[in-house]
Amino acid sequence: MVVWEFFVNNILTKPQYMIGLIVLIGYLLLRRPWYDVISGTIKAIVGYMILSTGSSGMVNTLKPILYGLGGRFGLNAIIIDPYNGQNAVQAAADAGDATIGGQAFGQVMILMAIAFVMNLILVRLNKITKLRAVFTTGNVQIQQASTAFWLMLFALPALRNQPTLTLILMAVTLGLYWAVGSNLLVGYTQELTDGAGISLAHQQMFGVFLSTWLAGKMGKRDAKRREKNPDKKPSIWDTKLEDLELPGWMQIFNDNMVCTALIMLIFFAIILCVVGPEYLKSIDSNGVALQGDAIGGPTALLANGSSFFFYILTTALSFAANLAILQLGVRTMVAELTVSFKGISDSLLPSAVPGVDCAVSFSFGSPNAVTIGFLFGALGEMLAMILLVVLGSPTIVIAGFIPMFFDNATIALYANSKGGFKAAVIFPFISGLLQIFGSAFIATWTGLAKYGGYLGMWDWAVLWNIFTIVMKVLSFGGLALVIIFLILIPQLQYRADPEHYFQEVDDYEAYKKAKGIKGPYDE
Ligand code: ASC
Repeated sequence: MVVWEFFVNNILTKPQYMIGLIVLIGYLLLRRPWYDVISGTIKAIVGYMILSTGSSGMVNTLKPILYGLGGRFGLNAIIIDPYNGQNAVQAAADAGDATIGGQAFGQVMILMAIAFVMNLILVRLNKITKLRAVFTTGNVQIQQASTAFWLMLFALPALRNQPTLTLILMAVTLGLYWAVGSNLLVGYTQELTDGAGISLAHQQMFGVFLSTWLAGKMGKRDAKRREKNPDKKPSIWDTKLEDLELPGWMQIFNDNMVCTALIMLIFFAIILCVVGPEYLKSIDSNGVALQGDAIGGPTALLANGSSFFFYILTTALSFAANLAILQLGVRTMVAELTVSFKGISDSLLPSAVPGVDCAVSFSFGSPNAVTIGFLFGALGEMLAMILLVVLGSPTIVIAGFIPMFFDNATIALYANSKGGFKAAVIFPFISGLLQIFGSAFIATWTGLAKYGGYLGMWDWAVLWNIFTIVMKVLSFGGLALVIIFLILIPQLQYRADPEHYFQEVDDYEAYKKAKGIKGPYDE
């Protein structure tokens, strides 16, 4: 137990060390010289830390502004954000509301360990299970475990006195969700990254899959239309963002850093002007209201005497800076992961890939899709937030930065690769609506709203809502249905193309040839 606890606390839930460990084992299995093993492991860990620095830089700049929105308009709102969701479940447990036999669920670490081992076994048995991806993003697994705990206790109240049964059922359901979700995106991720040998393991796997699948349908329809009408120039909406030929001065948007900075400047200028400088003086960097002399003081978001214009400028430009940092981290890490994982997939886990943070995809495809996805996701969220207020919803939901950015940017990136510009606009917009409406519904219905937050990422505002409804209505029969549904997904994926299903990860170059696919970087 002590060893497991150490492993879970320090490695499994800290993705930088989890990835570092995978790279270390991979290189050892490849029998690389010791100095290559050390240098590869260091680069993977540091690469991941760089990625996290970029990602938390963005979160920290924008969190207070979004957190402030509710207060600015006098709304009693909950904020969707994965950390907030986790805290809300903790608060519910402290209040005696999310408990088993009167106790908070104290077995998250054991749960993580069981689910991780289960994921490894499911992948090891992939001749039967057809699962090809190992979930490595432990920071989000903890958030998801707390939320799943809350939803399952709500739907299956009989669990309230059954700690061991709860542990087993949660490990099975979550372990399957992790393995199946990550496996779902193996194909699209291979295509997007031209065979980097990774998949996504995060909080919007089903959302990305569904959006990309629908975007693929759009893309095919466009291609057919073009075949019939070969002389007509394709519309910019049908064009992939990376292929857009912008006229004259607009070519500056081809540079991702410039594009991000300019679009964010306009976006934040509007939001911050709506919020107003006085409000920024009245909150601190956590979005907490300041009192008395502290207003406009050194802890305020905007101190007295500081320029509002430069505050807006800094917010927008630091977004572009943090995105560039994040992408550097991804490149550093993925290069090592791709090479070293060969060692693991050659011997320990045949035909497997590691599932990683969704931010890793931001270094592939069109970087401008990331910005477009954020923008249109945010518009969808704002429209939905206004509608909640107008329609008198019992729970008002404000979008935190993590759902706003990481879900929608990822959806846009994948959708653009199949359906072009319009897919990168439409699917994040729909996702924004779903995140807000879905979270408002589930947080109100299950009673989590009174503890102030919900996880709110796509899968947890849509897919898990459906799971919760099915379980609530059909009780343990519903849970069985959820489990069967998850088990069937990889079987259906396999059935669609049994001959190439494993080749897609074993030998992507041969796969491309067999399927006649042209990779994004092929001439
Ligand atoms: C999440 C979460 C984070 C971010 C990060 C994105 O869901 O909890 O810290 O997204 O993983 O890179």
